[in-house]
Amino acid sequence: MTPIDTDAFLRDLHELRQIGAFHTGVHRPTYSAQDMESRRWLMDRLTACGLDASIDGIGNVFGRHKGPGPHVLVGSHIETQNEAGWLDGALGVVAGVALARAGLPVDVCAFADEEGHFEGGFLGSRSLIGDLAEDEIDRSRNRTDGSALRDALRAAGLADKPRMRLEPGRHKGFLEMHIEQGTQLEQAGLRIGVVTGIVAIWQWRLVVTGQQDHAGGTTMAERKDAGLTAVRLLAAIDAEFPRICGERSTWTTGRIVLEPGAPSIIPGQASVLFQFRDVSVAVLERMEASLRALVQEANRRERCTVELETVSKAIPALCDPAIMRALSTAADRIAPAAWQAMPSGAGHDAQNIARVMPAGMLFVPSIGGISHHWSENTSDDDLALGIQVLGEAARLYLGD
Ligand code: HGY
Ligand code: MN
Ligand code: MN
Repeated sequence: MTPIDTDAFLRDLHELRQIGAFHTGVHRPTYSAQDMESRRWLMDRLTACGLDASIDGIGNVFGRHKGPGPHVLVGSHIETQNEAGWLDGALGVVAGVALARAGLPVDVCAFADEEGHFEGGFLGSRSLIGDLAEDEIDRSRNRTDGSALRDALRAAGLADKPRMRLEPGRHKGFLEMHIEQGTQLEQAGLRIGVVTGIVAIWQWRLVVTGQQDHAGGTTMAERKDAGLTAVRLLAAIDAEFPRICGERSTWTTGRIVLEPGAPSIIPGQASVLFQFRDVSVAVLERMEASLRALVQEANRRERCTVELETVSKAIPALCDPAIMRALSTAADRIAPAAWQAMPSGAGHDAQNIARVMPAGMLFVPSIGGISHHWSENTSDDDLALGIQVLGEAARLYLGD
């Protein structure tokens, strides 16, 4: 292994940042023109590092090391949330390129649609481990405009490509470098996080049906206002969840759409995207039971009806002890007293890859903890330190 070329690593990151640039961040929704341009950019980079580069039928970009094993898989995602950060995902993919450039026996992967622009969630990494059926692809719709995943794949030129599967036994383990997307490292004055576990995201859609009607002629006693029912239910959830949740549970309403959405019309329908997260399945199940009870109570009390749809249920993951040891040893050597073990409040492809091989993650600080916003950022110094720790950890884990 040659030393990690941190200048080339940072150059790659800043070059990729230009594709779909939005203020200081990027806008690269999955399968958009700019997303596909970034995938082509990545394939060129992988080829330049001596890997066999390919893109599969769901958009996974894979760089395969040509030499003998044992191999480590390194990657993350390259699409982004809308108008979001330049590092979420891209960091872990470009980190893989840097390790390949240093001559480590790594395969590199950009998993498609980690950000869930299409229903189902983690399409690429789930496809690679054999957990994405064709009929799920048939059913999947874009979360913003409702367009079909099949149409997006066709428009992106991917429809006729086969989907790849990870080769059993080829990889000793998986490493993902990621920004923390929180404030713990920054507040503790630390620069490296060795991730212990990754939360699961359980995603729901609440569809409230009332009666579209006139905002003036319809008295308050007779109206069926789907918007009011939705917000009362969300308030009831927010009041009840603290009683049954875990220490690091979170719950979020990311989208409420009122139809028809005019100021003088009582909304006849409210469509809500709601999710909750925790690292414990028992806690997630408690939160689901509470959600179902609150929906049932809303249907008893309200004039509108509420339907609860399950959109996706990910599986939480504990990180592999041997990989955590390699990351901790590398952090001790390169960033002594500047690191800590910590959980991930964000979901990651690593939690799917962990279902078929040992997996681990390394965090670098997010300035102000900001993520899923175009102002997301990490200093170049912290990025450079992180990639050196990752390279040393990969070398240790491979037993060099
Ligand atoms: O939402 C998440 O945790 C991930 O960034 N998609
Ligand atoms: Mn991410
Ligand atoms: Mn993200």
